[in-house]
Amino acid sequence: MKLYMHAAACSLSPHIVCRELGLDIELVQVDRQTHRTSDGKDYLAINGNGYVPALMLDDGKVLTEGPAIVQFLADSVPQGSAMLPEVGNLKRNEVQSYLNFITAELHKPMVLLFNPLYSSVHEQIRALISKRLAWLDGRLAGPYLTGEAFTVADAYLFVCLNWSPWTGIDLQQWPGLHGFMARVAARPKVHEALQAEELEAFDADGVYFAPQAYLASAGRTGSPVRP
Ligand SMILES: N[C@@H](CCC(=O)N[C@@H](CS)C(=O)NCC(=O)O)C(=O)O
Repeated sequence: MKLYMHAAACSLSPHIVCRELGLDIELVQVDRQTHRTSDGKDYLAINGNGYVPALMLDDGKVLTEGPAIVQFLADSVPQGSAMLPEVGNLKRNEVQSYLNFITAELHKPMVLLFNPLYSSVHEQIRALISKRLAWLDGRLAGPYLTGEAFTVADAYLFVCLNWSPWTGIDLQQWPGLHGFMARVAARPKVHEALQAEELEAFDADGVYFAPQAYLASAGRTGSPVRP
């Protein structure tokens, strides 16, 4: 399988899931400007929307949209039920509920904070996201969103919250979420994924990560780049 990705973008979520599940995956970088892939293809022919992630199966079929990709990955192997419980188990629906919450209420508004086109409403977007994060902070049912198990929703949440330093959102004000980030960052398979994407710790605590090139050019307090 091939995973089309940008370093530190939302494609890091299925990347983490693959490593947690021991799935063999080939990472293929996509150039944001030209839409050429690192293996020499036109990415627009793979995903007409131009954004990552996309998953190409060994038979050439393509699946897009991060929340659908992580569910497919978890459902494809028996050990996947640890990250996404089977049909009939309400925990599965809870995980799906969080996937939807993260994609609609966090991921999309956060992406707008990287786009200067919306700078006149960035403060309002930050306020909306903060409201959602305050709600989420009180919801952790254990070390992870739904309890003891690290699920596909946790991987996705980690990736979106990892953009906090770039988007001017200080997660320290929500100790539950900050602690969540530290726990996920400490997972060996997550660490492997961060290393494979050549991401370096953004902060002294080693909880947030950014591409080396970004840290070298903008520093740890530089202006935001698009994920
Ligand atoms: N609805 C899509 C959104 C994906 C998305 O926003 N991808 C961003 C990275 S986080 C991207 O590739 N942006 C580049 C672009 O839009 O050209 C999903 O959930 O998979």
